[in-house]
Amino acid sequence: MPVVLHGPSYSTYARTARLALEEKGVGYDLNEVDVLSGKGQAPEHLARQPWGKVPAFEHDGFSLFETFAIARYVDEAFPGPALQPADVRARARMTQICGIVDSYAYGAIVHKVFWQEVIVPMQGGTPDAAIAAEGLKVTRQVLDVLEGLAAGDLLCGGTVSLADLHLLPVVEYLRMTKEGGAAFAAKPKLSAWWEKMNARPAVVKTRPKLG
Ligand SMILES: N[C@@H](CCC(=O)N[C@@H](CS)C(=O)NCC(=O)O)C(=O)O
Repeated sequence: MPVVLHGPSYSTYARTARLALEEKGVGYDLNEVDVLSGKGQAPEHLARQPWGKVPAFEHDGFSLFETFAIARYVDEAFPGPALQPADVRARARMTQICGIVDSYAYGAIVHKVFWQEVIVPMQGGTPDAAIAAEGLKVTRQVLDVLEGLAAGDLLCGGTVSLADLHLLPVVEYLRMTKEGGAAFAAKPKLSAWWEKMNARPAVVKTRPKLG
């Protein structure tokens, strides 16, 4: 059975899993479950992901959900360049950065700053400035912390790691916002990281088309 990833191309978490597949050179079928139109709650998707979220993953009869678990599995089950540093401390840093994305960055950036500034107007609505400001406050703290943790123009030094792949889709959306984009551009290490990552074929290939 081929590798299947269930998730729409606009999803940041599905994109992280796809980036891991692309960086490893693994072929896969993409099943674009449109969670925004409620398809995540369809019985066949709830059987893959009990919360109706994306992505969900299948390989040879093995099913998995939760993006960090999928990305680690992809790295460890397939040949290709290692996406986790061999050094124990660099690997711990990688896991820490992925945790920061999950616990603090994603909610503030995607659900608050990006949603209010880009998606709400796209859908003909009026952004809620208070929600955007709340998100921006957390975003600024996230950027300060990540700028401090980044090893250089790759987050964990050396080669591309799961930390780079976890953060990138969220930053792509942050950069589409005015104040969030400006706050990001003010971070020299993160800006150099973006320039480097943005040129990678996997990143170009998985770029979402909005609107
Ligand atoms: N903890 C999950 C989070 C996945 C997640 O939040 N995915 C978003 C899309 S980026 C989603 O499915 N949202 C739809 C919903 O919450 O109904 C993971 O790591 O995979």
